[in-house]
Amino acid sequence: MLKEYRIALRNSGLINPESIEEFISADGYQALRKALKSEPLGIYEEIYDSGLRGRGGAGFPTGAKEKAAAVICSDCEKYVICNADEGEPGTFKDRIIMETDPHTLIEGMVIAAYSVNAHRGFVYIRGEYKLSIQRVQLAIEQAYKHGFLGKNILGSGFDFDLEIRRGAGSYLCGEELTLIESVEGKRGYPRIKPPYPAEHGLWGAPTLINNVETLANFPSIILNGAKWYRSIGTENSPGTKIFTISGDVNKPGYYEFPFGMTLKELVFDVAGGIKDGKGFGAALLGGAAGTFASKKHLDVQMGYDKLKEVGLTLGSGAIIVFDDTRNLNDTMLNILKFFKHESCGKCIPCRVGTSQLYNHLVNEINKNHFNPSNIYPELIRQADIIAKTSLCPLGQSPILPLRSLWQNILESNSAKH
Ligand code: L3W
Repeated sequence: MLKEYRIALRNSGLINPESIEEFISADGYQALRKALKSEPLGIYEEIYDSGLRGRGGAGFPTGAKEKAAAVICSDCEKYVICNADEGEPGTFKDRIIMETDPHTLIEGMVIAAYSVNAHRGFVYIRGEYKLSIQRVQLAIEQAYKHGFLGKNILGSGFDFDLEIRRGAGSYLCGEELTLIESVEGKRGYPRIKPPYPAEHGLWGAPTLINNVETLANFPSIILNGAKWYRSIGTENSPGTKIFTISGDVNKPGYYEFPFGMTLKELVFDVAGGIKDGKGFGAALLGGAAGTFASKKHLDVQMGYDKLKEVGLTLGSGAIIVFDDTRNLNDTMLNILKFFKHESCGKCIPCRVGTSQLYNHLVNEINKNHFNPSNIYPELIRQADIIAKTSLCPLGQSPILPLRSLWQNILESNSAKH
């Protein structure tokens, strides 16, 4: 069995998540102490040099985003938000961090806030994540009592207040600008982007918004340095990634490994291979807004750029595995139903388009002789238009699973002939 390398999950299962004392005795808040003795510039440069990339799905360089929020103005109102609205199907890594080590997240957030000079922050947690909400709330209260949050943190003169906002069941509120609208108390509709949140975010102020796993990497990077972080993983995808593996595998679960592992290693060595002695059919990488990997991708390295080179996405790190008896057209139907349901309705291409995609596929599947060639090229044509004309990432998503599944169907057909 390959050995995990844990950074974001370094304390998970090793300490009592409800005890700040146990967190402190595991070097907790040492990175914050170190950060507060440095200049903010040194912090975002360290994060930039580490090569850390956004773990919510986009993989944008975290340090570049921090710098944008830091330099836009010096003494203006700014905010830091943690995107903990984890709604991507097959993804449950942020929940594990919040449930098992909430102080690492809080420590990462205070460091991020200090680096951009923000004095107020929010953790926006998916409403269904009751235990996460409870544990993060308790950790916030403990951090205030111990002087890691509030006024004059650890005597540094830096102030930072943090509170929780709960999501209310909308997938779209995980989209950063929709999330910001929701924190403002408005309906969860997306905004046009740019301007990016780092320029014009919460209540119009520069806002640094990062995923839970991204922020959970901050303390270790600050403690051990960018060079150390770069020594793990691959050149373009440094560090580790939490993969959540589910579906037809013997050992589903969450696993943190350096980037560069192959899909085969993750599915067969880590997750124990395919259940019931069946063969590998496909793996959906990155959830509903992700791409179908086929057998020919088993040796591809799991990293942002290596996957992109073969037309796949890493997304949130979800890996949903299907054995070779599964009907992936039914899976595709579920995915399209999901997008149709979660479309917020603000822009017409997405509202009408996601319904049409679902209706077309369901009608075709209900015919006596389903022939993928009769429907996928047309669905892809429509999904491409929806992607190009929609306001936000939801409308841009259906094309990804559709195109990759169709590619897999074509390849398996040509292998048969
Ligand atoms: C400043 C520039 N900012 C790009 C920003 C831009 C972009 C973001 C990606 O999240 C995405 C996110 C969600 N100056 C910029 C710039 N940007 N050029 O950077 O940052 P990254 O990679 O840190 O984001 P991410 O955490 O990987 C992914 C969208 O996908 N999304 C995410 C859902 C995430 C959760 C979760 O974290 N729990 O549910 C869903 O749609 O909006 O764009 O977006 O703003 N020159």
